[in-house]
Amino acid sequence: MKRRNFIKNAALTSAGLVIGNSLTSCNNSESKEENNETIVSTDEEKLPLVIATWHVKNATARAMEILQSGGTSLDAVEQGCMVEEADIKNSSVGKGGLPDRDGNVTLDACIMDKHGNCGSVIYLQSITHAVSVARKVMEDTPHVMLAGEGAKQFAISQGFKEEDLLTETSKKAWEDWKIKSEYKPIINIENHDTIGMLAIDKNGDIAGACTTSGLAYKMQGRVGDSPIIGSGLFIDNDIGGCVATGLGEEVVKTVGSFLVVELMRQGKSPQEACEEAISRIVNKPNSNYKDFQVGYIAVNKKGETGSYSIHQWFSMTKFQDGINEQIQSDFYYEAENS
Ligand code: SD4
Repeated sequence: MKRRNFIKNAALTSAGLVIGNSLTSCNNSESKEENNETIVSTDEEKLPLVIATWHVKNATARAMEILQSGGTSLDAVEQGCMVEEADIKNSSVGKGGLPDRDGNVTLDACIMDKHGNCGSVIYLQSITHAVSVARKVMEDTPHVMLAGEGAKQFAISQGFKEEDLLTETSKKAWEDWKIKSEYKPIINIENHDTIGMLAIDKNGDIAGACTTSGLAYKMQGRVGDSPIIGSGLFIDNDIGGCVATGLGEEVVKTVGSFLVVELMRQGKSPQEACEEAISRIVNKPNSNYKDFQVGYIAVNKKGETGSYSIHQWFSMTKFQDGINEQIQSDFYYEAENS
C-alpha cells in the first residue's frame, strides 16, 4: 500500500533514524526504501514493551515497572489499566466514568493471557477495578464472561469494595447533558480515554486488557466492544495482539481485534493489519464513518507495533527501550482519503 508515511511524535528520538528527508516511520520496525529514502528503524524488537490507546503515560509507566522487575505481561496490563480506572479525571474509565443516560455508571472490561485464556465483565456497577474482576473471572471461574448484578456479586465475594462511581464532576456533566441533549449518546472524536493495553514481557509473552465506562449517555444496558473478546481485544501469543477504541458498535460488526490478529497471521505487519481493519469499517456500504471514530493498536510477536484510526487525534502511548511517549500520528484514514 502506497502511503504518506509521516508521524508527529512527542519524542522523535526513539521513532527511527532517517536517511534522506526528515520522515519517520509509523511502522517502526523495518529498514526499507520508500520514495528514494532509506528509513532505518532503531527501536525494533526491544523487549519488554507496552503500548496503550490514547495518552496514558502513567498507565504505561506502571506497566513497564512491572515488566522491568520481571513481572508477566498479564500483571503489567492489569496494573496499567488499574491506574486509569482509579483516576477520577479520566471520564471514560472506572471511577469518574461518564454514566448512561439514566445516570448509572456501568463498566465493561476484559483481559486475555498468553495461553488464550480470557475473562470479561459486562455492565458492572459500583466496582472501580473492572479489569481485575475480569481477571478473576478468567482465573477463578469456569466462565469467560459475567454480566450485571452477577458480576458485581462475584466481585464482592472476591473482596472488591463497593463504591459510588459517579463523581461530582461526572454527575454535573450528565446533568448538563440532560438539559441540552436530544438523547443522543456522545462519541467524541477528539477525546476518548477508554484504555486498551498490550504488553510483551521479557520472556516474549503477550497479554492484553481493555477497560471502559463505554459510550457516554448510552441507553441503559448498552454494551460495547470492550468486553467482547475478538472485538475489543484479541491475543494470540504465537502471532500478536490488538485492542480497539472508539465506537464499539462498529468494531463489533467487523470483529475488529480478531481481524487484525488474523491479518498479521497472514503476513501483514501490525500497521498494515490495523489499516485493513479500519478500511473494512469505512468501506461498508452506507458507512457514516465521518460521524464516528475507531482506532486500533497492535503488536506482533517480534515487538513491531502499529496504530491506525479513521480520524485525527487518535494517539498511542508506547513505552519501550526506556522511552515512554505519546505518538500522535498524522496518518489516518480521513487524511489519506480526502
Ligand atoms: C465502547 N469502545 O464502549 C468503547 C468506547 C471507547 O474511547 O473506546 N471510547 O464502545
